[in-house]
Amino acid sequence: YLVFTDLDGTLLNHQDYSFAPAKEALALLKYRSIPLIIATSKTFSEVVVLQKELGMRQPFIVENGAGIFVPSESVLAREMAFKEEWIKFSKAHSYTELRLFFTHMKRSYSIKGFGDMSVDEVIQHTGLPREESLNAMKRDFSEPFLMQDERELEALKKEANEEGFDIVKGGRFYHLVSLLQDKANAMLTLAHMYEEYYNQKCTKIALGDSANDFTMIKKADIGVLVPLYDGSFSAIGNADIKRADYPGPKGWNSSILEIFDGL
Ligand code: 2M8
Ligand code: MG
Ligand code: MG
Repeated sequence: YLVFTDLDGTLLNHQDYSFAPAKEALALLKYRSIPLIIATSKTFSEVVVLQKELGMRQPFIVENGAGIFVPSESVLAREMAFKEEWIKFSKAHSYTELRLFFTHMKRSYSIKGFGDMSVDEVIQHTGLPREESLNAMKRDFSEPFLMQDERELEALKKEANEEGFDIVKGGRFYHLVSLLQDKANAMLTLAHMYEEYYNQKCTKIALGDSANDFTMIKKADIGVLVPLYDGSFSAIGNADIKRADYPGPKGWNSSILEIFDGL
């Protein structure tokens, strides 16, 4: 088994970013040595800090699927003689390329990205402490942004698609990303690496709450949609998926316990 999980609004509380209510299920995965693979909009720096708090060191997926990081001591990296602590896989546009396109789009759309914000503005919009906001601003391959007029979204998305970019919706922000470099794609790439190593099929379990998680949830063997903090569900269409009983880490916890109860 491989468990792929979104962070904000899924393993972490929407409001205070806590994973405390998920303790029991986290312990179960650790006990059974099931890899817990973070698949998030967050940056490399943010995930490294969080993994330390979680007391784990696993491969992870950042910036909406644009990058995969594997610890150099991982079985997945056994044939790669790298000196770095983390091995990076990515086919996405660089942050510079994304910002170039974004700056161009700012002429026609009322959008504001992390790259246009001061640290204080990021703190204000995310509710993250200063240190963590600074880590959220260290972007490699995606640009979170706010949009003044949501009616412009469709036109902006169309222009982005024409240039090889895409726009996905997270919990608080829209994200400018590279076309096709989504969480599902990254999940399948990593799962494939595990399957090659173990020489057997892995059952993929994926949990998320927002639109940017849909492809991953749909392509997993067991997909779980966690409700938003107000108890409603993002509209995923009529996909064959499980729905968690509670929002955030509480729903994450009960879903994982339920799934592994019979397995
Ligand atoms: C952004 O991502 C979340 C994920 O759903 C969002 O759109 O609300 C990212 O910029 C991430 O780096 C940051 O930690 C997070 C903070 O709320 O916002
Ligand atoms: Mg989320
Ligand atoms: Mg997310």
